[in-house]
Amino acid sequence: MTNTGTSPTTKDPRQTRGGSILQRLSVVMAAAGLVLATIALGSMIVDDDPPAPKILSAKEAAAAGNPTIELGDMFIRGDLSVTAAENLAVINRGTVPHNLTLEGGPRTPDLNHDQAVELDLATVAPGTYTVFCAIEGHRAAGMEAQLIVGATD
Ligand SMILES: [Cu+2]
Repeated sequence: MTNTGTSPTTKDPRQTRGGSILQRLSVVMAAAGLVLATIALGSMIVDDDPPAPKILSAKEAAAAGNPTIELGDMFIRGDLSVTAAENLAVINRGTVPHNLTLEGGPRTPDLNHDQAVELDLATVAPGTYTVFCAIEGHRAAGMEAQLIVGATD
């Protein structure tokens, strides 16, 4: 008389626990997948650097007639007052690789002896920048200078 057929409350607690573990596992795996996807997306965004400038010979860079900064073992010298309209030729006269890095701004790739690049200053806001060679130990050894980027007029 009181038989109501299949009762919704008759669950096997073991099955419930097993299902719960599987559910948790799938949630953990979904979360891990999300983390991996986020990392992949993040690295894609970080990799969105502008293309590396073309490497020139020292002779080619000098022939262009732009202001020039020379890197050496272990110094930075040359035209340290330029305007943002100009391209800056950066030439490595040293015997070991060097680069020119603007603090808070662009940097050249590492240049071998007698290699050069044109650094486009168009995206650099006027101001005084500390420039240095970012290769380990070079800045401390003397490869640091002040570069004044003047407003274009
Ligand atoms: Cu250096």
